[in-house]
Amino acid sequence: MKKIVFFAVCTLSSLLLPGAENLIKNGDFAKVAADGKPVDWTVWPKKLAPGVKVEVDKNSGHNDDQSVAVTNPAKKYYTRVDQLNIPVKPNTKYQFKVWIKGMNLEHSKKCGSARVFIGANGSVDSPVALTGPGLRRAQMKAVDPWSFDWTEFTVTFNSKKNTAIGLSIYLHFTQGTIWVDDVELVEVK
Ligand SMILES: [Ca+2]
Repeated sequence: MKKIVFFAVCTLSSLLLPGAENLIKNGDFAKVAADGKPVDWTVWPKKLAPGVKVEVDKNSGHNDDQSVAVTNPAKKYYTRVDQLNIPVKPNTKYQFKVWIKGMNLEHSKKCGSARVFIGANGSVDSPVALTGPGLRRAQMKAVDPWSFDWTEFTVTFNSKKNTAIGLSIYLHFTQGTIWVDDVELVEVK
């Protein structure tokens, strides 16, 4: 039995490259700017409509007390928190992970719900990979108003010709709040 356990641990750990670092800056949202926004992240749109919020919540985190919360007060809003121009090696396999919690999500007909978009050329113009609760609504048995506890979303992708990728975590034509924490992008074998 001991041998089997040992083998399983070795197999799992061999997927991660030794010393592989998390390429996401402030992925645990420990750093907060004076205006309450997370350091190293860009909020879109630049000027938020009244009631739309993107700010670090100091009372709710996945592995700690702090995450970023994105709130849309009505279904007509589309709000993002982005990290662009993340340098990657071309033709290399990466694993992306994020933890997301949702509260009272209500979706419009044209919604993408709560999602993560990983884009080519350091931007978010064309997709390299997608993940997030919006892609798992059926599997997660979502019924509006939809709430769910901290859930891990992960996707593995090849960077292809890209030397940088862009990351957008967003609430798309959906009302409610998501909390996002422990964002991680690491090279894998
Ligand atoms: Ca955190």
